[in-house]
Amino acid sequence: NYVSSKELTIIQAPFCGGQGKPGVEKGPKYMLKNGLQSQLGDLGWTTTVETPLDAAELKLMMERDEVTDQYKRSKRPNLVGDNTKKIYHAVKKTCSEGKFALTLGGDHSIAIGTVSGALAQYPDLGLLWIDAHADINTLESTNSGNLHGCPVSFLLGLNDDCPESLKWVPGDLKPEKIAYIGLRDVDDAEKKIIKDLGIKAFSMYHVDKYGINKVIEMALQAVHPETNGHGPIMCSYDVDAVDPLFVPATGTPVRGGLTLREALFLVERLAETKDLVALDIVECNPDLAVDDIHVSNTISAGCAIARCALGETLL
Ligand code: HAR
Ligand code: MN
Ligand code: MN
Ligand code: MN
Repeated sequence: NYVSSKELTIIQAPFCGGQGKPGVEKGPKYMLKNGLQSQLGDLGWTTTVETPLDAAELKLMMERDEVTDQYKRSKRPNLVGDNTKKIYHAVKKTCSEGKFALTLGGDHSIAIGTVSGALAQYPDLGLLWIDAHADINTLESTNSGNLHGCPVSFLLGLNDDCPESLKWVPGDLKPEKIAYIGLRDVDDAEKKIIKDLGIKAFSMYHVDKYGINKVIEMALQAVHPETNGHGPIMCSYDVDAVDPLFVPATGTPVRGGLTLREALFLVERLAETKDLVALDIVECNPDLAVDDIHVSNTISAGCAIARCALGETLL
């Protein structure tokens, strides 16, 4: 039990600069409006909400210069570097106080900050990256230039040559401390990186082959092999891991994903371990919904992921 106090900080990370579709910055507001804070209160958590990013400032910066904020193939590296650094400090502080860090995105580039922050407190941290995508492109390999497709490469320190604003990233996560679950849309360059570094990756093929329970057991074993799967765990949960039937309002939906039950079981199982210290919920984009049902399905799935990770059970 790394988090013994049942105290939790919700860190709002309304950031959209890691990709090109506006609306993903609305994720935190929508999840909170859905009642997330009181739902977590009902589960026994004392919660405080922190907002390390300035929304107005962010809007200005977004409007600024897509043209000048570029580095190699990447778009807005300075914006991403400055904002993830703020998120890093918020998560690091929360973890250092022995509290659970729940970060609401925003796009997945924010995980550069969240994972680095948790890792600063828990050097032995195991990272479960739940996603349709591997998000491990480097500044060299990215085709889209969108930095939400690159956070893992920064966490691993694969971008030695990067702009000043991203140099704060410690990049000291060891490849053997990550496991992916849910992959089904991985670029060729990413496949090579995963293979070369020997990163444990459970795609949807493995979920179908072994079942989600076995996959989680294998993932926990993989990141904490010496202690029989136990040790501090962070879960960075991209809601596009879930099938778009259940989570339609997200920037890069890929069919053939986790069922809603698989998606929730995964975090229910993590809650059961008592080893979870931090969780990100990212890539909810209400503006991409075609109707209100799409919005409520997506937001309620995001909130359910948080509740299940924090101890909600069916019985
Ligand atoms: N691999 C692609 C890229 O790098 C798409 C990945 C981004 N989509 C996400 N991330 N939602 O999980 O651009
Ligand atoms: Mn992602
Ligand atoms: Mn994704
Ligand atoms: Mn399935």
